[in-house]
Amino acid sequence: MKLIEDHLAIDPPEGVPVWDVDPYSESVLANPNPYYAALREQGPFAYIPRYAILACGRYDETKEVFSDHTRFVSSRGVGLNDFRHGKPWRPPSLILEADPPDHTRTRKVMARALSPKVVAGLREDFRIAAEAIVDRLLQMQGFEAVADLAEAFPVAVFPKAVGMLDVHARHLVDYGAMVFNGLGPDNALRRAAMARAPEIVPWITAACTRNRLTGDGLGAIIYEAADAGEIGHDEAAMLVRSFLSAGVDTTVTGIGSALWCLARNPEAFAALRADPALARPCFEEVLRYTSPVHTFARTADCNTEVAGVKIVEGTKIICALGSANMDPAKWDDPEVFRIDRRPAGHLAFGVGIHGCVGQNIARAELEVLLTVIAEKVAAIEPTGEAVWRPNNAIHALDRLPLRFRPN
Ligand code: OVV
Repeated sequence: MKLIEDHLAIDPPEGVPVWDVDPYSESVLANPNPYYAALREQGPFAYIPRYAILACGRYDETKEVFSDHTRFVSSRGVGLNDFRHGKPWRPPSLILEADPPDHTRTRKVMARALSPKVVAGLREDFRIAAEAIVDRLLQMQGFEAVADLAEAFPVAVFPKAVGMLDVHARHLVDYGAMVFNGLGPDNALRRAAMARAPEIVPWITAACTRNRLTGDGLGAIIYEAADAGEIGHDEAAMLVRSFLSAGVDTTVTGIGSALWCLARNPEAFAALRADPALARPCFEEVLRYTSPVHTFARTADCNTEVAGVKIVEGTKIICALGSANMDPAKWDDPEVFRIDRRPAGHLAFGVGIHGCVGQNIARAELEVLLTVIAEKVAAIEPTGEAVWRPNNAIHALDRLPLRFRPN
């Protein structure tokens, strides 16, 4: 048995094109749309010899693989490493990297902490923070929107919502980037991220303990489930870790990408100003158009078949969510940003039992922020070139120089 990146090196299945590409090269990660188009051209699946994996990027097959947690499991890791054959770089997430029945129990607790009712109680705080940040930016001649807004807002509201007593903005943002880079191969991005683990991981672990959390946040809801015997107290700490893994870098990316879309599409921003109720559909289109999490993998846990392709047990399949969200077989004019498209069925939050459990809070953060911007800002103007930051699983901006024109 030959292993590559700790997973079984499969042979190309019959009828599947062999495509010599590196989906994790920095040029693809910085500008993925040409890769996505070529991936969809290959067929339902392509075999990538460099990693001995399958890749899919058409909407239908990506959705099929993602929807079937029985055949395509998460407990073997949702990156290139197969946890059956290699040791994960950190103890696996009890929700992301788990299957039923374990997943069912932890998901229930996380869904409670992130329920619409809990999120509704956070919106007032979100608005206060959004207004303060946007008012400050309106005073400036120009600003760097990734640091000054996309990072500033989630870092102001999310740790507080969780109930964290210690906030280290840089560690929170960088831990997310580390977790997502960890889903890729052993490339320069992953190595650079992992080199920072000794500095960041102990801080994150400490921040998840009960005595570092208030009694009234999302973290407390998780620990109350432990008190009730639904989960163990050690498991509660791990679920709080999931908030910190998935709750910061993702929304930072969503905000940066929303600003990028609106700065490039002034007519969309004008429509949002005219009707701030478009904030929500606007964010859905941002999600479809930019896919903050561009790729998650699954592992075939049995011999099976999708779209007539035979898939053997142990096959890693990288699912390009960003590509499914741009598939012209599913979307009209996918490369056009339409603020009122209402792209029901986009895969940016995934689909199936692992669909983003935090999507309510992510939507609330974006809806509030975009509404405040629509109310206060007359125009969003680029003042320099947007630069993307390659990451093995996240499609995020590195820099976005902007100016807000006041009303
Ligand atoms: C990167 C990521 C996404 C979703 C969940 C988690 C991590 C987790 O650690 O649970």
